[in-house]
Amino acid sequence: MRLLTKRLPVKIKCLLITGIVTSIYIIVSYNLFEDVFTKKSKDMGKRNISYLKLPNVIVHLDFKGSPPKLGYLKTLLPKFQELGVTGLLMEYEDMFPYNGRLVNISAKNCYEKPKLKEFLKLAVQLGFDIIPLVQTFGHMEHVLKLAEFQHLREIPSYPDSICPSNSESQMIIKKMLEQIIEFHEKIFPVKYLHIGCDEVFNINKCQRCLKKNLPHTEIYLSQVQVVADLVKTISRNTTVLIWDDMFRGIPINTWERINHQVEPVYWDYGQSVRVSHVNMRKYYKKFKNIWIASSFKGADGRAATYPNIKRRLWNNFSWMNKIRDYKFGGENEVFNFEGIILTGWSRYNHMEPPCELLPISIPSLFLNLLLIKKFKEGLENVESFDLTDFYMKYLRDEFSGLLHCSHLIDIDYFDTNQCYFDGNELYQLFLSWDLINTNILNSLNEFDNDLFAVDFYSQTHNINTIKLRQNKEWVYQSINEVVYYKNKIITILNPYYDDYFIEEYSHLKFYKTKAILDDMLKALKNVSKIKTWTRRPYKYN
Ligand SMILES: *[C@@H]1O[C@H](CO)[C@@H](O)[C@H](O)[C@H]1NC(C)=O
Ligand SMILES: *[C@@H]1O[C@H](CO)[C@@H](O)[C@H](O)[C@H]1NC(C)=O
Ligand SMILES: *[C@@H]1O[C@H](CO)[C@@H](O)[C@H](O)[C@H]1NC(C)=O
Ligand SMILES: *[C@@H]1O[C@H](CO)[C@@H](O)[C@H](O)[C@H]1NC(C)=O
Ligand SMILES: CC(=O)N[C@H]1CO[C@H](CO)[C@@H](O)[C@@H]1O
Ligand SMILES: [Zn+2]
Repeated sequence: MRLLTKRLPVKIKCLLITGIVTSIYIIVSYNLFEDVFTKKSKDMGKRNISYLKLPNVIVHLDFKGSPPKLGYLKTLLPKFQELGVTGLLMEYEDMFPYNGRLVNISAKNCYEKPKLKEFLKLAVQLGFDIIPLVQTFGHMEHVLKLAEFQHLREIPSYPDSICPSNSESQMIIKKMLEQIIEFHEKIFPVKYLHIGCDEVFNINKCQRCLKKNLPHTEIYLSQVQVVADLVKTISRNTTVLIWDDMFRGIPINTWERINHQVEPVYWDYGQSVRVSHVNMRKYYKKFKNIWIASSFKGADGRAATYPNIKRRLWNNFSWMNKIRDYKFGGENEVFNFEGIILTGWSRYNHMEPPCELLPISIPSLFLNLLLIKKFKEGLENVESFDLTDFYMKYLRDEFSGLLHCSHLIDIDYFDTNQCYFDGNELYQLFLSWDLINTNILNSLNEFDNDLFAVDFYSQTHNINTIKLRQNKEWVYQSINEVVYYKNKIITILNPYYDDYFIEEYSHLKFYKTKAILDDMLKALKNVSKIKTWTRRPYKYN
C-alpha cells in the first residue's frame, strides 16, 4: 500500500482509502455472517476436529551474508504476531558485533549494538522469544576462514569444522557464547539458545583428535556436552537447542549413555518429509522435548531467486500431517512437539552465493505460518485433502488478504501481480528480468542465429556486413536493458539491504549477461573494421 499511495495525488488517495475501508467493512461483515453460519452447522453435526499443540512457532532469521536492515525487520513484527509467531531464531553469524579477541569474526558491516538492542527490545515487548544461534562445531566458516583462527580447523584446507580437541577452540567458543548471552541478558532472560552443531563435515581427522582413539560419534557427543555445559555455566536457566542431523546416525548402544541437557530440532525441508521413527523414538526417550524444522526459503537451489512456494507449502503441510497425530506406540495421547522452526536460509553456507531474499520470500513465509495457524486452531480430518484442495478450503482467502491482492491467489499459477505487499515490486521486477534475460541468452545461444556466428567468424572471416548493423543495434539495446534492470533493482533493494549487499547481489544477478554482451559488442566492433577479405579456404587454430 505504501508503495502505491506514495505517487498518487491527494484526491485519488482519499478515494482509494474510502475504497479500502469499504472493502474491509464488507469482508468483516461477510466473515461475521459466515461465522454464525458455520457455528450453527458445527453444532448440528458432531465433527472430528483435531487441534495441533505446537507451543512454539519460530521464524528463523538468517543473517548469513544477506542481512536485512533492522528497520525492515521491524515492519514485519506485527504481521508475525498476527500469524501466531512466538519467537525469532537469530542466526547472527558474522553480523553480531563481537569485541576483544573476537572482533574480526564480525563483518565490517555488522549490526551496531544500539540498533540491535533497539530491535530486540521491540521484539521482546511484542512478546517474541529471541533465540540467538551460535555455531559451535560445524559451519564455523566465518571464524575459521580468518588467518588468526585457521590453526583451529579440523582439516587445514577446510574452514568449516573446528577441532574440539584444541583447548583454544573451546576458549573461542566460550567467548562467543559469553558475548552473545551477556548482550542479550541485558535485554531479556535468555530462555533458549541454539548451538547449531549441524553438518559437521570434518570430524575426528586431525592428529589431536585421532590420538584419543574414539569413534566420531563420541567426539561429537562430548563436544555437544562441553558446549551445553558452557551455556549452562554462563546462564543456568537457558534451554539449549541443537539441530538433530548429527544425532541421526548414532548407534543405539552409544545412545544409552547420552544424558545431555539439550533439545533436538529434527529438520527436514523436503516436499515429502521423511521422519525416521527410530530416531524420533531415541529423542523421545532421551530428551525432554523435541522440536521440528521446516523451511520457507533457502531449500530450492543454492542460488535460487524465488522459493518454490508450492514445494515450501508441501514441506510444511507434510510436517503438519506427520505430527498431527504422532504416537510412539502404546500411548493414548498424541505426542506434543515443543515447537517448529521455519527456517529461512540465506546461503547454503558462508562461502556460497546468496539464495532467495527475505522480501521475495514473504508470501512463502506467510502462507506457511497461516498453515500452522490453521492446524493449531483445529481442523477436521484432513487425510482426504490433497494440497490444492486444502489450500482452496483453508488458506486461499486469508492468504490473498494478507498480501493485499485484488483477486484470489492460485497456488498452481502463483501470480502476485495485483497484490500490494512490501517485497512484491522486487519480486515482480525479478520475474520480468528473468524473462528478458532468458530471451537475451537464448538469442545468443541459438545456433541458427547470426549472432552465434559473430564470435566464431569475427577473427578474419566472412561476416554479412548488412546484418552487422542490426546485430550491433540489438546488442546495444540488450545492454541498455541489463543496465536499466540492474539500476532499478539497486533502487528497489534499498529499503531492505545495506549498500554492500546490494552491490554484491546486483553484480551477481547481472554480471554474466552483461559480460557476454560486452564481449559480443567488442567482436562486432572488431568485425566492422574489416573492409577486405582473403580468399578461401581459411585456417583455423
Ligand atoms: C477422529 O479421528 C481420529 C484420528 O484421526 C480417529 O482415530 C477417530 O476414530 C475419529 N473419531 C470419529 C468419531 O470419527
Ligand atoms: C584483527 O585483524 C586486524 C587486521 O588483520 C589485525 O591487525 C588485528 O590484530 C586483529 N585483531 C585481533 C583482536 O586479533
Ligand atoms: C532460574 O530459574 C529459577 C526457577 O525459575 C529461579 O529461581 C532463578 O532465579 C533463575 N536463575 C537465574 C540465574 O535466572
Ligand atoms: C579483433 O580482431 C583481431 C584480428 O583482426 C583479433 O586478433 C582480435 O582477437 C579480435 N578481437 C576481438 C575482441 O574479437
Ligand atoms: C509430494 C509429496 O510427497 N507430498 C506429500 C505432502 O504431504 C502429504 C501429507 O503428508 C502427503 O500425502 C503427500 O504425499
Ligand atoms: Zn581435531
